[in-house]
Amino acid sequence: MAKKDYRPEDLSADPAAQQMLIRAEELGLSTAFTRAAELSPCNIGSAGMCCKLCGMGPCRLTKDGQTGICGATIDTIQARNLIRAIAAGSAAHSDHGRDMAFTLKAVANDQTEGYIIRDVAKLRRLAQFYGIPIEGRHPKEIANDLADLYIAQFGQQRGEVVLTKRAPAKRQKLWRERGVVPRGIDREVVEALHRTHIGDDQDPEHILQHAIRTALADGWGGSLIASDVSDILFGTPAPILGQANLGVLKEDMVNVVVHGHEPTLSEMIVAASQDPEIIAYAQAAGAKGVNLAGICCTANEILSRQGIPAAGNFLHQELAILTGAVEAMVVDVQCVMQALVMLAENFHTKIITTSPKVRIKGATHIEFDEHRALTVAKQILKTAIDNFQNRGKVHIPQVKETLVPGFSHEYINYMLGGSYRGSFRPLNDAIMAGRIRGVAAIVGCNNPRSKQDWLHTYVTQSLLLQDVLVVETGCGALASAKLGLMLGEAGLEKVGPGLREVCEAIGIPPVLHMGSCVDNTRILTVLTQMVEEGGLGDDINMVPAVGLAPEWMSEKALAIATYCVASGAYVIFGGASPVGGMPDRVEDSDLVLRYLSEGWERLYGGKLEFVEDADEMSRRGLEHIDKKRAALGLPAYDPKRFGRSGDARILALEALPLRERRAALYGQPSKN
Ligand code: SF4
Ligand code: MSK
Repeated sequence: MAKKDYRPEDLSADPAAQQMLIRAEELGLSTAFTRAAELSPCNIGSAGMCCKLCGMGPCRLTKDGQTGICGATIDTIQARNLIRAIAAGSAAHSDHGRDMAFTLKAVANDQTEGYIIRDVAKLRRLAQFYGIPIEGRHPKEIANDLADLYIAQFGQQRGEVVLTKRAPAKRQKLWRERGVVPRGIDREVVEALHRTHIGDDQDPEHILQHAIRTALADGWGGSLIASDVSDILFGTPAPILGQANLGVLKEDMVNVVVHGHEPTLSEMIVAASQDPEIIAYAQAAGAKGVNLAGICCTANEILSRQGIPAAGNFLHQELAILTGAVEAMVVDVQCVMQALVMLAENFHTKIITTSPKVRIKGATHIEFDEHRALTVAKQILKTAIDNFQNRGKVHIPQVKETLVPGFSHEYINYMLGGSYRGSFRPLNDAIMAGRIRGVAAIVGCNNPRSKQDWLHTYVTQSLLLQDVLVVETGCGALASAKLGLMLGEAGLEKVGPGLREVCEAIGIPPVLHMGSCVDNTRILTVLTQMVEEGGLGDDINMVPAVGLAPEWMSEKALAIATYCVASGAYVIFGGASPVGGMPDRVEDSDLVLRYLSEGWERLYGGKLEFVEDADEMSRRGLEHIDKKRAALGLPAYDPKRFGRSGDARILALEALPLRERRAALYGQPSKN
């Protein structure tokens, strides 16, 4: 097994993961953690200086002034590599959105099994926004029209993707001036591939302009469609109690772990697991029932809506199998490691692929079809239950945390203002007063090139102490969940005094779980609503906010970063840039890296930077927030100014004798 000495505490900050890494070592099994430690990345490829776009290459550029065989310069090669990654990330998110739109169409036409429209209010609100008639019409008629409108956005050839109209007006105008409003979602992805074929677009800035357009087709197109339709069909998330980490697996139940991204499958498995027929089937197999748990963004989808526990984030997928307690891992699309099948051969776990787009050699394939969704979901669960008898020794780490997920932008709006006065006013006011210094969106993946969850939770906690309200999505959200930062009072002793007052007054945790990686669009919507509320400028780039992805690894993350930059955000990624070059060895090999920061900031008011040090990430984030506060004319942040009100103070006062309590509240009583 291991060629090197690994200390589990160096590989993951999570105690459950550490236990499972020890178990893997005992069993002589490799994981992504150990493979990453043994497999060094290629320094030319990781600097973006290798091109393999045609059969004359691959061309690896390592000297000043060197070009590829076709004459391509380092910056052209880097820009092409980057846009291809952004196109792939946008395609993944957007294809997910397309599937959701087709499911909505099928539900509207009674062609599915088991689905209903759960959030009619959101359906009507969105339809009205796009000018679809709603009065006197059945929700299915409205849903049919909305589905048609959304499906049309993918193949549209001219004009503007209609969802971009949900951005602030000033931002839309800027996009038009820069010529980057996406025309159709598929069109921009295809054009990105066309432009990067040998002998096409060879001006790095021009290539990167189209990278912006492609990413916007994702963030204000495909991803937004995915979130919208998921809410309409499965309900818009609202706070709900949940649990996270491997300790959610149960020794006396059939454990089914759902992993991937699309909620169409996982929601139906949730429904099927509660069906009396399935419960009886599990009991007949000697189990108490079926215990569902999620991994990655599927976890976030069913956790936010149904409170189904999360077994963990991206790097937990192999660790769940190592418990020996998982009867089936059911996967659909994205972030599913091929290694699962090889690892599962050492246990009884069945890896079940379900998407027509994804097969893994050695896995069991049970194809999901929304037209008979409940039937397929039951078939999958019965396969898992039949496997219960094959279970051997189990080793479930007794580690889990409670959390409150489910902070959709609709709920944040409601919680700040109540049913009749839903509004972002209290949040804007708290920022304007300086009680909240600013907002940080901390998102993204795990990456075994850094210690699992550590960067993510370190940066999160640093910013919380500085009175920055944190919103999170994706695997990063699950890192905070596992650390207990998403549970109301439990996390509050770890935050600054002003932010604590706000959390106590509203009754929210200091870190708000906003969903899966397609749900980064919810963060854009929050920023848009903050702009529309007034007082924080008239565009997203003016809001004292920053985006961070400390442990990113996927191409989707690069697409997210780019659409956030195009929307005006400052985005900080952890680790080295995939187009960083080697400026110490090859002059000007960092031109593209600098353009993503200085060039994009000039054009869009947002920028993308790669920062390896955790303290430096927080420092730059805070510096940016303070710069935006100053530009708005807001008072400079003062950590001593707030923190003398709120529940914590009331509780402390209640513990005092009456006289002292009065004195603390109103000063010393007068003698008169
Ligand atoms: Fe080399 Fe140019 Fe072909 Fe890239 S496109 S592999 S740089 S010859
Ligand atoms: S699953 S893209 S590892 S967040 Fe969305 Fe997690 Fe990143 Fe996949």
